[in-house]
Amino acid sequence: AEPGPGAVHVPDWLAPARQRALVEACRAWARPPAGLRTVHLPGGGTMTARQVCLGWHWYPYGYARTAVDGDGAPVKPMPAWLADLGRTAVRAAFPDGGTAAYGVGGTAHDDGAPTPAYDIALINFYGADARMGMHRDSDEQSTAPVVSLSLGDTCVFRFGTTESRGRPYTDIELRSGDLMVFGGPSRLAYHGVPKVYADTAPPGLGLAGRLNITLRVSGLGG
Ligand code: MD3
Ligand code: FE
Repeated sequence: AEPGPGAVHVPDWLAPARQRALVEACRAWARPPAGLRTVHLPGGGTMTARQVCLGWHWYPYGYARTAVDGDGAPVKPMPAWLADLGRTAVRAAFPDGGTAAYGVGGTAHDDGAPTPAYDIALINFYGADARMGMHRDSDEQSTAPVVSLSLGDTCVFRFGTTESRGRPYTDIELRSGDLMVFGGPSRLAYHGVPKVYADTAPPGLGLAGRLNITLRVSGLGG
């Protein structure tokens, strides 16, 4: 299903065993040093979803190699297997190879050059009361698609336009195991998470709450 041009939703993409393995990996990454942290916004607010970063540390609004707004430790490396999962996800979302459909090619990549390696994972943990306001992700110096993997509780994902954080938007329920890929004209669209449905995670996953893993290309080099 395609909620907008370049935005592809693949429900149930991750098999249950894969979901369990990813939850386990997130638990390890959440431990210090450079583990789970609260993100403080420049306006004085705090994000209700807490975050762990791999590869590059995201802070509002930039990237660093150390947890500059956490414990200051060097950020954990981006595992090669997770970078590969990003590339596999883009191929799954744009099965034609993506040159026309903004996946491996498209817009700024329309020279047909392959998507550079995924070198950032941002992992957001949502308790039952966590939300994410409408925003754009524009801190990456790359037009490569963003890959999103959902684990645990079901949420409402709100997908808007490139022009403003207001209407019109499309609300989509994201469930444990779902893949979404945002490329081409959707790469800079406003989006947010207005609602998490408590206690909706698959039994057996061993997760209370929701995890979202986004895979990104920094375009920052080295
Ligand atoms: C569309 N995360 O980490 S995932 C974020 O569920 C973020 O945690 C939400 O928004 C979450 O920045 C939404 C879907 C998503 C992620 C990144 C995007 C949609 C996107 C980047 C560009 C366009
Ligand atoms: Fe985002």
